[in-house]
Amino acid sequence: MKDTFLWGGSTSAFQFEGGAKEGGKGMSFYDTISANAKAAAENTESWMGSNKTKDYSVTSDFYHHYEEDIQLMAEMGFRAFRMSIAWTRIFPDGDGEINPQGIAFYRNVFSLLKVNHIEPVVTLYHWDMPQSLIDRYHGWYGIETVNAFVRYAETCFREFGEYVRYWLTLNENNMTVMIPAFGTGMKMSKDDPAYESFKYTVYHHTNIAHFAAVKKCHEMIENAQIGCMFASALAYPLTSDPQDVLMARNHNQKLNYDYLDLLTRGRYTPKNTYEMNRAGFWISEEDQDLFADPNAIIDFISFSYYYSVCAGTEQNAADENAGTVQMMYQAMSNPRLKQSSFGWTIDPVGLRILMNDLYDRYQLPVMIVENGLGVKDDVLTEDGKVHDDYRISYLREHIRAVKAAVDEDHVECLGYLPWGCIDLYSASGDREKRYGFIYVDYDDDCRRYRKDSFFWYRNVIATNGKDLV
Ligand code: BGP
Repeated sequence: MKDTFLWGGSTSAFQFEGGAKEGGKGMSFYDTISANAKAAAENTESWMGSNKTKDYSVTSDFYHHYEEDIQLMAEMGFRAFRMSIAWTRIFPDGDGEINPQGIAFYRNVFSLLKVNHIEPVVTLYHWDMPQSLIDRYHGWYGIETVNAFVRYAETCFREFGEYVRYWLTLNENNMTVMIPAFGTGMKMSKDDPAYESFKYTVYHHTNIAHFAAVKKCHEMIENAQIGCMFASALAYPLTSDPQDVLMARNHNQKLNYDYLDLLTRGRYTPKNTYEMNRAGFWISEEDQDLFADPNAIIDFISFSYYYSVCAGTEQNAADENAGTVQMMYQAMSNPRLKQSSFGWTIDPVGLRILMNDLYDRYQLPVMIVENGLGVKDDVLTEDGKVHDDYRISYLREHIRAVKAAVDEDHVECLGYLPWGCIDLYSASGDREKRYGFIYVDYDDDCRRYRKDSFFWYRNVIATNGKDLV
C-alpha cells in the first residue's frame, strides 16, 4: 500500500450533521419528514416504505460536535474524511440567495480538517433534496433543479475549492433507475404507461447534473479530482448453468455497468438508448455534447460495497417491497456465505473481485467510500466501552481483500473510507443500526465513546495496513 493511501471514514449530512434549524439552513426532504408525520408517511412511500426514522433534526449532531469529532479522527490517524454538504445549508431554497452562515460552517470544518492533515472527500448530493425544489419542480423531475444544482456545485467549488481536492457528485445515483420517485414528491406506479418516460426523465436529469458538475469542477479547481458514487451489487451466477451466468451478467450490466459506462464513455449504452427511445425519451444534442466532453469525465470511480448477491433462473424477481432499498438487490442468497443480522451477505472476496473488474474495465483508480458492518449489537458498558469484535473481524477481512487487490493484483486504489465511522442514523431508518468506530449516545446529548474498533483501526492506519490483528 502506498503511503498516500487514504485511510479514513465516511458520513452524510442528513444522517450525521443535525443542526437542522440552525445557521439559516433551509428545509430538505428529510426535514419535512422530521416536521410533519403526514408528509413523512407520504414521502417514505417513495423510499419503499422502509424509513422508520421520523426525526432527522439532530442525528449525531456533528453541527455542534465537529471540533471534537475531527480531534477523534485525528487521534485515529485518519487521512481522509468523507462528508456531504447539505445543499439547503448553502441555498436554503435550493436556489435563490446564498446563506453565508452555511458557507462559514463548512469553511470552519474544512480548515480544521486541513490543520489536522485530513483530506475532505466531499459528496455534493447525498439525497437531501431541498424541499422547495420538490414543491416547485418535483426535484430531479424538473430541469430547473438541474440548473439549481449546477449553481450550487459552482458555489461549493468556488467557496471550498481551496480546501477540498476530492469531490463526489451524486450519492449512489445508479439506484435512481430503480427508485426514480425518491425525493421528487411524486407517486408513479410501475404499471402506469408514463412510468418509463418518468423514470428516464429523472435519471437523465441527474446525469446532466453529474456531467455538468464534473466539468465545472475541472474548470474551477486546479488539481481537483472528482468521482462518481455508485452502489455496487456484484452478482455471481448461482450455478454453472449458462442461463444463470447470463442472468448474473445482465444484473451486473444493468445495476453497475450501464451507469459507469455512461460516466466513463460519455454516452448511454446502445441498449439503454434503445430503451429510452422506446419510452419516448430522446437526448438532445446539447446534452450529448456535454456528456462527450472529456472535461466532464470522472477521474476515479468510487463506490459503496456491502455485499454480493447471486443470480439464477430459479430466483424470485428482486423484491420491490423489500424492507430496505439495499435489500431490493438481494436476489438469491449465496449458500456458501454468511449474512449479517440485517440479511446482507458478507463477502470480502467479492470486494477484491469488484475492484479488479472495475479497474480492468475502466483503467481509472478506484476509491471505496462505503463499506462496513451495520448491526444493533453494540452495547455501551458502564465504564464507557463497546466491545465490537464482530466489526473488527468484518473490517479486517475486507481490508485484507483491498490489500490483495492493491498489492497482488495491482489495482490502483486511492482509499478506504468505511461507512458511518462515527455512529449515525441508518438510511433505512433504524438509528440503532450502527457502523462506527465511535459510539454516539443519542439519548445523552450525543456523547461520543471510543469502541474497541477505534483502537484497532488506529493501529491499522499507523502501520499502513500491515498490522490487522
Ligand atoms: C448506502 C447509503 C448510505 C448508508 C448506507 C448503509 O446506500 O449511501 O447513506 O446509509 O447505504 O445503509 P443503511 O443505513 O441502510 O444501513
